[in-house]
Amino acid sequence: MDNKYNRILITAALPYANGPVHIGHLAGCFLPADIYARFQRARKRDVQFIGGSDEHGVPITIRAMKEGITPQDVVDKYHKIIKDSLEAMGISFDIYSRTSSEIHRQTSQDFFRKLYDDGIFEERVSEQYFDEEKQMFLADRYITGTCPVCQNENAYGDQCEKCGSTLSPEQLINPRSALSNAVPVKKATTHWYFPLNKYEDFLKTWILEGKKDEWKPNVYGQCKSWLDSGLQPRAMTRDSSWGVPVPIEGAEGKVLYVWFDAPIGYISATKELLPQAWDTYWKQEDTKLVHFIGKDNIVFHCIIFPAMLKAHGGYILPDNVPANEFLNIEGEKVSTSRNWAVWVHEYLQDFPGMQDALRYVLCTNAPETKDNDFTWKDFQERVNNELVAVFGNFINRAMVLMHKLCGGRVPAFHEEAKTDLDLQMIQSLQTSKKIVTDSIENYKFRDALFEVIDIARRGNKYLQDVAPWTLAKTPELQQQNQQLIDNCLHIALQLTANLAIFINPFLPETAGKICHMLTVVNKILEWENAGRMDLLKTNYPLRPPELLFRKIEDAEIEAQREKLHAAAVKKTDEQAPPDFLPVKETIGFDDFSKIDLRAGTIVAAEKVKKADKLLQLQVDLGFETRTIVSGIALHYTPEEIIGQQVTVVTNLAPRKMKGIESQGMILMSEDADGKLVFVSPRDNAAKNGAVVS
Ligand code: B3M
Ligand code: ZN
Repeated sequence: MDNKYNRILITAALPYANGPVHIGHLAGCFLPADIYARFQRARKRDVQFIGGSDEHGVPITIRAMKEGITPQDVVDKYHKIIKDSLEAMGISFDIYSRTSSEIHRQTSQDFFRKLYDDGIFEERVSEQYFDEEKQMFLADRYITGTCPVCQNENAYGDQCEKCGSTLSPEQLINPRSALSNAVPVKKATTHWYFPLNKYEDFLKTWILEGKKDEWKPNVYGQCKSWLDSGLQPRAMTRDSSWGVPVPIEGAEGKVLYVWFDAPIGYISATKELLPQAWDTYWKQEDTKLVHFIGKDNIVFHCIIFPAMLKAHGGYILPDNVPANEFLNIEGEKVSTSRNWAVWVHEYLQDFPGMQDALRYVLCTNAPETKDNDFTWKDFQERVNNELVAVFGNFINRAMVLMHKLCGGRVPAFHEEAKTDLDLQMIQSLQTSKKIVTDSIENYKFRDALFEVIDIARRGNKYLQDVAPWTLAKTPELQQQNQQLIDNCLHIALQLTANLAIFINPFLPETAGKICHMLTVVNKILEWENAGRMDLLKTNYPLRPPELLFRKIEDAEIEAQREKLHAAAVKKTDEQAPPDFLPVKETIGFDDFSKIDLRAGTIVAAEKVKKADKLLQLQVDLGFETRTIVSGIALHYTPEEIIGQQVTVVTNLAPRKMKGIESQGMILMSEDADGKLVFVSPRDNAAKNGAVVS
């Protein structure tokens, strides 16, 4: 930690209490935040790790409507599930609070009130949809109607879930209120806007000049593009009955915008945790504030919330916002509406006591710099080949050999018998300590964990090289070699104690188990002890080894895959695409005549390397032969189509695909089974080069 800081305030994004948490949430923010918090505590830093549920906003009210219960029922239910899941996963919050609490209402209202009193907000009147039957304004999501793109009758005012189009309520055909089915009307409403535009200069200096080399490129890049395109005032209030009431007169029926109150939730939770000292953490410049979030939350944590804090005055700003990208599941984006997710509470049920295995896989595969994929096969391989076969195996061997060859006690280290191998092993631990420390400080948790596993890998090699079992092949040999054997196992056991320290931020439960085997107290896990070779006293009796991890069987991951697909299938059926796409917008004859269509014959075809879908074609157009790259390789072999006449778009701008310039496009259609078929002149009878019109 830089010298300028004396304490660290760590936050992890507040998940919406409208559903359980999935492993994407863990990989995105909870796990990295927890690793960082545990590491900093081990370094004896003054740390507070803050979390909680985000219990306001439209997702909660929608869920309440769907389930026919109140929003409070929804958040009560999911807050508990989320809190229990995170606790079971070992996420070591100092507090896990919730934004429906009284202290949060007070804190966020005070915050709003201060900005209001200081004249920061702009008051604006705008027209919004209103449900006269329910006497309330409708958020876009509460308006349903027919999608203008695919004719789905149940599209939302912000999106059609069938065809995926982004919509605005005005585009819906036959708009209806989702609450009453009444036809909504436009009505004027007043809201308070935060003038983000006025904070552009401040943000540019702070981020573009100050954070360029400190923040992760994905985070910095997103901020830069927001700032480059210019900031607009943003409404900080909404017409709704669920949320924190706007604390000013004339604002009845209005609540704070969820993204106004949610980040203030970090402050309320700190207040709840430390009623006396909370402001030391939020207001003293020597506090390092770090927000762990997923990439969809970057603008709120890097632009909007800092601008709010700045406008309020008196608060510190985040030192860093190490946002992660997304974790996909088995090659597809996580979708809660499609139920394409691995839910944490279900994992815990299916793999009891195996939270460290999941923590391990999610950290080694964390989407730190780009979107990553979680697959059950990869989960199995990492657990079996790395945790079991490398890390667990080393510790088990050290313990078993010590019991066998050294009488169940820590053998002495005999300086006079020290070898180069011993020395190398001891020294490499120092290098590892530096790598792990620097990596975690720089939010590179994957690199750090890789290095920890590498210590065990080198430990295995060391045991293999010294081979104490060979040195003890016969009782006479063992007697002769006892000093070498002692030294080897002394080092292996000190390494084991070190591994407990190194693995502790990542796999805390495993660290505890190692301490138990070594009969040492958890205090040994302090980071300053890492690298020491005197952690275990000579002659100290140790417990029998216990296995740290177990293998994952094929049947288990098969079952998980089936479960994932079975749960998702139903939704896919409901959202199957329509049989026919709607006809596109009408165009004039002039537009059509710009397209130059000709008859041509495929005279040569071959597969494009490293692209399973593409064929490279030579098409004879009569006046010339062109190279065209076409995505038909899954439907036709090259041999099948030589001699086939096709319709060619000849004036399409050339395009490079896999390094080959495609000089046109051939027209294809689909048969009833979805196989591509050629759109070609009948009987291959046209003259190549003739216009198709
Ligand atoms: N609840 C969005 C999300 O869960 C939002 C985060 C709030 S952090 C202050 O992704
Ligand atoms: Zn649609």
